Amino acid sequence: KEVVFPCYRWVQGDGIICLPEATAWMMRNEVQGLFQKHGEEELEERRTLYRWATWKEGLPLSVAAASEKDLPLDVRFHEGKKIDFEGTLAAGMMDIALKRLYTLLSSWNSLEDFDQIFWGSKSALAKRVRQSWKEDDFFGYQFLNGVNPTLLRRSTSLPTRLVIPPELEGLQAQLERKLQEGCLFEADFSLLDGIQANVIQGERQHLAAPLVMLKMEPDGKLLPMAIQLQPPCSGSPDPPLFLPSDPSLTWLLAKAWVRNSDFQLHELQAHLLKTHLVAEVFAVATMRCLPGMHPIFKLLIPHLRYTLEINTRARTKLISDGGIFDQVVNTGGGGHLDVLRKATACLTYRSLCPPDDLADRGLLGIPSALYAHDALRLWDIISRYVQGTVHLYYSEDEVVQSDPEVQAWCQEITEIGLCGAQERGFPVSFQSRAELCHFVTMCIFTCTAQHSGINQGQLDWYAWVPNAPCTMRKPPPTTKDVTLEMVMATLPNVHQACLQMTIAWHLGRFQPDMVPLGHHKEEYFSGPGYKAVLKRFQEDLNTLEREIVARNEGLDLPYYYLQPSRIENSITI
Ligand code: OYP
Repeated sequence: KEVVFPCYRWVQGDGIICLPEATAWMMRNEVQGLFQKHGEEELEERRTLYRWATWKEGLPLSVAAASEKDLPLDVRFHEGKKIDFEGTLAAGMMDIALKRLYTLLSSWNSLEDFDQIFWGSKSALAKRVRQSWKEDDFFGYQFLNGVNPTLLRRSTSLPTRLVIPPELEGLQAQLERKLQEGCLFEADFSLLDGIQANVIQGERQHLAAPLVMLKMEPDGKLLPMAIQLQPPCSGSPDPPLFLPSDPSLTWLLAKAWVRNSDFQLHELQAHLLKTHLVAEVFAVATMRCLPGMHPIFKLLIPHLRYTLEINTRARTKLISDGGIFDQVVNTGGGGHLDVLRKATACLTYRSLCPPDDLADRGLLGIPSALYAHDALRLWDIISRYVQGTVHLYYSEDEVVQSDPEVQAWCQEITEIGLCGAQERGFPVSFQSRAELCHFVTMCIFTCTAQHSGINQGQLDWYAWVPNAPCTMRKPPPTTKDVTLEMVMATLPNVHQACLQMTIAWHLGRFQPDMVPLGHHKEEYFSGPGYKAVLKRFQEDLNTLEREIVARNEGLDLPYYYLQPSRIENSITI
């Protein structure tokens, strides 16, 4: 196909795409500098359409838009998506009203009472969670393959915050033995320490910052050994250690506190920051720095669809003043922004790349770590696709070094969008094709596989509210005397629980207009080279799909969040 020029408008949707062929980009210094001039003009315009804004100090920058209505039409939701998004939320609000009416006259004083609102749309796995949520192996399993598989680490020493009282020397010996054997794991929620809890309708909510120690059994099961709900604090008595041998309600409440803390770090750090907000930085930098004919623009653009609008909506309705976090989450009311700030300050490049992240967390080579396994396979598949494409346009490292556009793009992401993230390993330039490929692989992995892995589980793991309470209405227990009244007074009330179910459903459900990874209809590249690379990508994804389906058939609990047919091509929800 011949070079398309000067039709340079990028028209999104329904497969109508008019971009100059990327080969034009390769010869842009020739043809009397015409292509170059065209690219510069395009960027000049785009930089006025897509501007950076600081929504809150200490967070990655976002696109300048007070509401989704301010966004350029090119990146807005299409009508069908908008109707579905707003319609499902409205239907969810109706459900909440009905549930509240339904529970108005009945009692709310036992855990089974959560059944009264456990109706409406829910998944098979959600029902399984309702059955099994109290079991220790089910609790442990979630750190490996649940909605938040990003926190667990293999211990390399006993954590310093873990204070073991003298009467528990047996536990100390057990922990040390597991450490020696390499089977000791930890989930540390210290990031939540010092965060101010929300006040909801005049009632103070409460937060903890737990540490969980776990052991891995030979069959791959992860079992909790001890829970410390707060770090030690000088001047106060040492925090108690809760144990599986404690009275069952005491142990259950300790685990519920961990699940509430996991909810916070999952939604704010793993989900919002490390997928939505970094993807927005990639999107804005891509629009500002790469002309439509640039091969990296063409490679990335399908993975940035709808992200600016969903994030803008999150800033106006979800994490805004009076938004859903303020209404029903114990980090709401400003604490959630502090969690985001702290998480931004320790965001590393390595933590966004599974081969590095899983190695750093000691999670390689564990057969029961299904997220880890599937994430690595996807990383390899995406990496091969990126390399195949990049090598079509960059014949050697020198071509990367002398591409001012891609270098400016890199710098804009790290220094501007991520507010100086070079201190945390993000590149400010690319010296080689390999460095460029690694970075672009990270971008695509984050916008597709990682978001799906982190997002879809909400449907299954957050519908049964006691398994992941969105707020806690009483302080964490400081003794082992725990009653059912205390547990019920701590867990979310009916309204909070209903809203959690609705939002979890809204975000985690199958999206009607979803485009699976690697299956966008738009053809941004023409020419046989790219077509072959794309075909190979789709074949690799199909192979992985079959492997995962076959594996899941033999499992008691299937893990399907990274099944390629379920992975969305971009962050759209
Ligand atoms: C955006 O109109 C999103 O009320 C969800 O955000 C919900 C709204 C807006 C509200 C829309 C409205 C999607 C993207 C994101 C993200 C990551 C954090 C998700 C946190 C979900 C928390 C669930 C809270 C349950 C109580």
